[in-house]
Amino acid sequence: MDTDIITTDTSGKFDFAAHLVTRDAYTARFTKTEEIATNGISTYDIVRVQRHLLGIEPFESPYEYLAADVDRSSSVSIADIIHLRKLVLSIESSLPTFQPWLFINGNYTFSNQINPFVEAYSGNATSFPITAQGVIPPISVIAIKVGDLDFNAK
Ligand SMILES: [Ca+2]
Ligand SMILES: [Ca+2]
Repeated sequence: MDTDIITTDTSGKFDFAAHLVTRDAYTARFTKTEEIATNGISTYDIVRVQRHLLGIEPFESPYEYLAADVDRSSSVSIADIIHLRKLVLSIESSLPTFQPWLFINGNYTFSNQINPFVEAYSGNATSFPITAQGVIPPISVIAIKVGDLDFNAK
């Protein structure tokens, strides 16, 4: 199997038609390096998780649950808040996750909107198999910075 790695520009956009031969099969993989651990993470995000845990303003989307589970324990708890607080206060230099960004197939519908952790898919979908027969369908990917509840990370 040939492996060519093509990196997108900073916008993340990639034109398959311009680079690929349509008779082959491809796998699209997504990664994003993070130099600044606090990118997108502020006191606001901590408050947002607190409001969810207190039942004041429960999360409404599976993406919020996945973003809030910063220690990847498959649940949102006070432990996640403690990690976020240590990061914001510079007590810790990073969150206890080996991968700061999650990539979710935008076309995937979680069967349980308030407990995405039980789905095999929910961990991280960095790999999208593509079998190109003629036109390659658009790939929709939702990138989530772990710990960023209002999705303002760059
Ligand atoms: Ca957790
Ligand atoms: Ca944020």
